[in-house]
Amino acid sequence: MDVVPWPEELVERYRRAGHWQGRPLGELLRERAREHPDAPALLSDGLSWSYAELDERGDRLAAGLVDLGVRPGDRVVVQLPNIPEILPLLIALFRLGALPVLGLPAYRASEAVHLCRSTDAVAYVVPDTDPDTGFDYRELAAEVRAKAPSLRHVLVAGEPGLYTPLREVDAAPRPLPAPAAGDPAVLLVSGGTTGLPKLIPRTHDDYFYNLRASAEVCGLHERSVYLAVLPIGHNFPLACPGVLGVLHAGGTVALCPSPSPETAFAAIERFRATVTAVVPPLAALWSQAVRWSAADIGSLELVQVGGARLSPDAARLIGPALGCELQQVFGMAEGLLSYTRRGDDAETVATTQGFPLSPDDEIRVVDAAGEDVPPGAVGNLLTRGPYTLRGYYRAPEHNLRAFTADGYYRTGDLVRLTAEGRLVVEGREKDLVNRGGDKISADELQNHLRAHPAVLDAAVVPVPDLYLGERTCACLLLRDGHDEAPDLTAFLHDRGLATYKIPDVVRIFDAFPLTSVGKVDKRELARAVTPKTDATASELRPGDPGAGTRSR
Ligand code: OOB
Repeated sequence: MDVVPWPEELVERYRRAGHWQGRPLGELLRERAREHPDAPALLSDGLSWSYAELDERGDRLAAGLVDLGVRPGDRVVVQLPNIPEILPLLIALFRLGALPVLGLPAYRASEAVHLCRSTDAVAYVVPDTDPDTGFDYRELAAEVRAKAPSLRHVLVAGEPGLYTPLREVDAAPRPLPAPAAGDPAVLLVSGGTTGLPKLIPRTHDDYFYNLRASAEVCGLHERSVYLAVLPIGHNFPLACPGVLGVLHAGGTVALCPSPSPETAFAAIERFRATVTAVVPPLAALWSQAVRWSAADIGSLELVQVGGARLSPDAARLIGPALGCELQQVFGMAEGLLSYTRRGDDAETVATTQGFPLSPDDEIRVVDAAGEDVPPGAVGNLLTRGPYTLRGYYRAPEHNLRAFTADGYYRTGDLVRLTAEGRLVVEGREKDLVNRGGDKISADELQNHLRAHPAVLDAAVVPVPDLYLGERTCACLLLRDGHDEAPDLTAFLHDRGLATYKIPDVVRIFDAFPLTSVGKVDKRELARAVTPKTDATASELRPGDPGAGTRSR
């Protein structure tokens, strides 16, 4: 089975509660476009589209895609940066019932081929080049196409090279059968812990609820201007409440081409942005940079920070520095969202990740045996609810481990609940590195590292980093005859791995520390590679007494 449904009694409950309204996502703009056709829907450098215009572009593109042969239920891998074209494309795919598979601009052949192959995608949509680095996505597409036989089309936003220009996928709007609201609308990529990332089916009903309830919690309205800084392919800027949430509220999406403080502050000033979402390192950078900026960012009312741990000290600086309210967001592409609420006192916002979004989010905090921990104690977070997946896409084996028998998703996060029921994230059990919000699966990276001829075995662990929170450390055992760290950057690059996954630190070991059952002891390894304040990591070896400054 591709997609695991919710049990019937929960379907009934979510409908009765009004969470699921039976509306497909393609209806998002319809009403506003009809009643306020001239209201601004999208702003970007030198460009402004009204609701009527965005609505029509969605319809024309949907008709054009149907003419190309894209059918309801087909998968289309979308790997676009924050450019205007991404919005009509998503709307068109929602309307015709084809599923966008959302990749990040940083992905390279390894990730993009996996997305196309694991979904049997019929089309792959890319920009022409990255204006900052010159990276040519059409060359990437050539490689992907050669390795993904299901692809029938490569569509390019911009100069198409050998491929089809996205702007020519265009036809007179015509009525299309609406997809069922219980069908998947989009496939999101999991930050996941397995060798290759799993895909998360989000249905029209569940994702509509996700963005609608999020827009409400954030107080979005028709005059809200949401600045998209993080890549829109990520759940946070897409629907929490993100660009889709602000369109639902009748507000305006503004696109920011780069998260750098200069560019972002200029965009806030120019578009009079009222709300945006960033990861903790960006929030910290902006809080510093604002002191030297002449830009007027006074329109900003709310900055959402999420994706990785935000320290209370860093949190306390953000609101005063940027002159707006801070909201902490703990979320996951799999579903569950937890938000501090507008008007919460500053200490609550600095020290908790707030309440789950929905009254029907079910939360359990359990020990290793799966038993509920005493109130207030730290444990593994399990959750199910009206917008949390019941199973990964085409992954029956993995689903047996990732979910309890009664359908709770095992998040892999360690949390506690305050007396009021707020969530506080204390760490995680899952085997990944959270590099300032970018998730790197240890398993995936280890598999690449083990393919290097000099590498006998590899174990990937996080090392603390002042700016990113964590960086990636590759611990290696070398084969006989090799005694120096190999050049992994070129090697991993050649394997088509996204640059952010390339290890920041490499350490060579004679042996890995093992647990009592003979597995690599990652906790011990992480401790061993964590520099003491008066020593460098390279001087440490596993087993050094007090080698770590933190334990997880
Ligand atoms: C967001 O989604 P993903 O799927 O990239 O990553 C989810 C994981 C969580 O399981 C948790 O381990 C970590 O990222 N995380 C946080 C956090 N927010 C996410 N850890 C500590 N504090 C936080 N505030 O990252 C995501 C999706 C939607 C909204 C916001 C973030």
